[in-house]
Amino acid sequence: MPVNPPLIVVLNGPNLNMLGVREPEKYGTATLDDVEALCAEAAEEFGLAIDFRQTNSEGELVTWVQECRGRAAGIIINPAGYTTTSIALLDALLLTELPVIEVHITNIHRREEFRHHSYVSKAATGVICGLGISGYALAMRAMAELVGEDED
Ligand code: DHK
Repeated sequence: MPVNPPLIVVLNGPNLNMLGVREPEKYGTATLDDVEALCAEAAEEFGLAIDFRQTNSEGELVTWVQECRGRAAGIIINPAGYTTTSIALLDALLLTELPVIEVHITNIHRREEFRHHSYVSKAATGVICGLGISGYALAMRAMAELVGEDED
């Protein structure tokens, strides 16, 4: 276990606080607390520290992304509804100059056409979608490789 584990900030956008009750046939029955526990478990396995957050506000999300610059080693983000609309979020991710992994619980490409285009993907090192909340743990594994904490 490294003395100072690299910090991975895990950000969740609007309506993800409603996981568990929100359209469970699409998003599953796990809650956001379950997602946080999954991320914490994966982070421990890969020698990473996490800061896990959710907001319904675009401005707050942009501010949190900006604050990652110089503070975090990488960002895992489910931008939810801001995926398809937010150039401000894209610009914030680009200015961090950090590895970014974009996660979607559902396969956005099998859903309505308006969900297919992601501004965030233009700043993403990689994208995981359609694998349910396991996508977050897979993102943590990939992030460990990206920040060089995978060897054990
Ligand atoms: C979550 C949302 O809230 C939607 O706006 C996206 C994404 C899909 C998800 O699959 O996690 O379109």
